[in-house]
Amino acid sequence: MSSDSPSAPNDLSAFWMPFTANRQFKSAPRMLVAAEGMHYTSADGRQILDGTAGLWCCNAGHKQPRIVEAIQKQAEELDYAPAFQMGHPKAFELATKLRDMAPDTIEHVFFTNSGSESVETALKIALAYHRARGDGTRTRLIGREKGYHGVNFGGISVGGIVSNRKFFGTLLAGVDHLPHTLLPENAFSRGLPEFGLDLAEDLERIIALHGADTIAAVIVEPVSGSAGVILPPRGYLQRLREITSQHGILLIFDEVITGFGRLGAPFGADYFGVTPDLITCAKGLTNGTIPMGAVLTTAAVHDAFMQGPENVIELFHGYTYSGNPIAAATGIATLETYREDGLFERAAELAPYWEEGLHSLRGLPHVIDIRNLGLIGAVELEPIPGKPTARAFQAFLDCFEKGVLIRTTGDIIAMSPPLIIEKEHIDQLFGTLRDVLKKLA
Ligand code: PXG
Ligand code: PLP
Repeated sequence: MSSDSPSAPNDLSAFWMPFTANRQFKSAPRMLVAAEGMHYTSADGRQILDGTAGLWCCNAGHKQPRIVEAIQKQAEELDYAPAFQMGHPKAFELATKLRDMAPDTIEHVFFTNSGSESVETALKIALAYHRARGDGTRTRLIGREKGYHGVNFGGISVGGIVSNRKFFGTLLAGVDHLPHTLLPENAFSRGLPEFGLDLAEDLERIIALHGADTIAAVIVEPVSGSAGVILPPRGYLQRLREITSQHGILLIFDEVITGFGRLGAPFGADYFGVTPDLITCAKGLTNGTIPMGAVLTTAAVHDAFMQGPENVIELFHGYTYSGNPIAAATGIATLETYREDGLFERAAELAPYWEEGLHSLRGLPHVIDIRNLGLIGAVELEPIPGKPTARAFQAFLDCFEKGVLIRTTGDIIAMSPPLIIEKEHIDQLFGTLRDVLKKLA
């Protein structure tokens, strides 16, 4: 069955929706049919303030004219070109722009189509890097509890969210996990929490258990997004860098959310002043508009591969759409928009106002924690006994009804607006949430 009107499909059954309670959704659908700037338009014609930048990805806001134009022009000029043993100019141009935006130590860019693929690619590069250097016993990967690294097998193996793992068999062998850093004593911290630096020392315990010469890489999100905004204690990421460097272990920052200005700096690595060996990114790379991800590496990682005969493929890895022309053109226009409109600086300037507004929700019914950094905010609610997730989901529904889009994971409300947000929007977002929380059962 099909329908002439895309805003009112009459058959929702064929599309098996991702990370969605399909039957619940289809019995009361929430459809978005258009978007511009800070707002979505719902199927019933209402303006919905985007408090989440889509899914943490539309950092430059919606229907950005430069991005729209770049997509249109590129579709006319070169729609697709083979990615293996062939090139096209825009992929090289975007890689250079991305290198220039990334921390100084980053020199090379491998293109993927999503954050999940960026993670698989980074893990494979880490394993092959050690092997290329004659260090092939380094096969173990270390992730972290509550970590989210996408949904493919490598990512869910190093990831630490139980429902994303337990249904899917035995996962990758040889993976261990650091403890997460969500501590009750840090509740209502503003910005980075004070307690928990010692949790980084668990890496020393894991190294002592397995032997450093069996460990290839540690992967962490500088700030965990999906699990409900979990911040690193002060000094924690620096300590992970010290320990990994001491033991010849690669450090991967998964910056799918923290990349492209979310913290008020180009990358989390810049914000924290910690330089990983690899960075994974996606989402904001193309403003969420065309799927694309990337893995950024240091010269040392890349150069370890550039050793054998020149006619031999150095890395047996790649995707049909790695560096796709339309995605690359979109990425170029997106990075130019960030730079020319000063959006990362804007995020940094707005962060204190954001923090103030968010923490003004303290004391409202059921609120047990509030966390923030850059333009990320989370409000954690006490779950309804026996009905986890129900309370936060009701808040989400009520906010949507009142014209504001928030996101929930468990009983945590997460917010991450486009970086073009104005103070009036911040007031509207938290004002609406305040009204909703006051009345929530
Ligand atoms: N790593 C991190 C740190 C992420 O946040 C991925 C990898 C996977 O990216 P793709 O493009 O394969 O989805 C992500 C994605 C949420 C939410 O509700 C978060 C993500 C995706 C969708 C929803 O918090 N993060
Ligand atoms: N499966 C089959 C049968 C393929 O031929 C290919 C690519 O050629 C893939 C999977 C991988 O697809 P992609 O390169 O889009 O990740």
